[in-house]
Amino acid sequence: MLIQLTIPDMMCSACANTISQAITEIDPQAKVEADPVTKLVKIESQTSEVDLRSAIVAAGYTLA
Ligand SMILES: [Cu+2]
Repeated sequence: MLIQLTIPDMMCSACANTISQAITEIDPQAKVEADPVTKLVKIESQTSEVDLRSAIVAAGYTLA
C-alpha cells in the first residue's frame, strides 16, 4: 500500500535520511521517498499507517 504523509519539520536531507531510516527499521522492505522541499514522504509498505506514523514520531518528527 502507498502512504503519503506530510512532515512540516523535515527541513533538510539529513531529516529525510533520519525519517527514511526510522521507516526501514520497522519495515526493511519499505520503499521510502522523502522530499524536504515539499515536506512529503511517500512510503510503499505492508506495515500499517499507524505503525509508520509512530515510527516517525518516535524519530522526533511531527506529522501534519
Ligand atoms: Cu534536517
